[in-house]
Amino acid sequence: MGFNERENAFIEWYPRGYGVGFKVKERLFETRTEYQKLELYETEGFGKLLVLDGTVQLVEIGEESYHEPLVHPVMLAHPDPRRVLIIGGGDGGTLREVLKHRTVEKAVMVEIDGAVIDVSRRYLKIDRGAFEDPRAELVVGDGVEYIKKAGERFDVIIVDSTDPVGPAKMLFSEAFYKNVFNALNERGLMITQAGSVYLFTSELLDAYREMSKAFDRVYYFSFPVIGYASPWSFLVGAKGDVDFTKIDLKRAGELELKYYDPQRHETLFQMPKYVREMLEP
Ligand code: AG3
Repeated sequence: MGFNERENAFIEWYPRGYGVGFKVKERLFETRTEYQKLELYETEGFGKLLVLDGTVQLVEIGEESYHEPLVHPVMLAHPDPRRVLIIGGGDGGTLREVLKHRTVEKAVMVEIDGAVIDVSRRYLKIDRGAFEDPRAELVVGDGVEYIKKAGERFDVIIVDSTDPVGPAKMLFSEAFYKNVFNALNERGLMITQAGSVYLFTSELLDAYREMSKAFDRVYYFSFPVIGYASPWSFLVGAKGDVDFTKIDLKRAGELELKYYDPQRHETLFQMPKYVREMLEP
């Protein structure tokens, strides 16, 4: 796991010996924050690479292939998303995409590791000014605790966390999803990344089941993400009268998108047959 001297590459190993690697031009730094190991590289072909505890979080060139499908489908399916909560997402990519929506009055981002925000602000800059947007509120704290005590409600809640193993495990539990449900307005959507479709299938099934206990409806979709063992899976929980299979194409037209194609929203729901059959037996 990690930097490979012989190959001069950073490699993330998934289960069963499946690897994803990037050739490295420069090792920018490696540090231990209060919560995790953080590494930053300059890659040969994909700009900067951010790694947390040995897992690829993003590559600068292509990060939109993760942030666009995480943010826009739920934002466009919700009829009027004004207040948005992001849990995790310290690099600012998710916040940046959320703030592209003119309906948004306030976006709160709760990131447990302040060091991720600092490093991203200084070296990555993929927030492209989002951290300074007057609609953004940054909280350095534990999202699990935050959501329990949240005095306000949100239209959309986005969980941009690390994988369903290790410190983020709580973010994939029924208890957490129930708190998310309660923190949503009468009509609301939540979305979470749920790992590699092929390599974390059982984690995906577990998360789907936990989520089904808390929400009125649960949807799943997959998207090919640059830097991850693709396809990647996403789970959406709906509260009240909101249909995730339908989006507002008028609002979609105002966004500049490269990966998620609102005109083809229905193609999101494509899944390998065996996974669909496992999810809906
Ligand atoms: N959030 C983490 C995605 C999980 C990646 N997992 C992996 N490589 N095993 C991404 C943060 C970007 N805002």
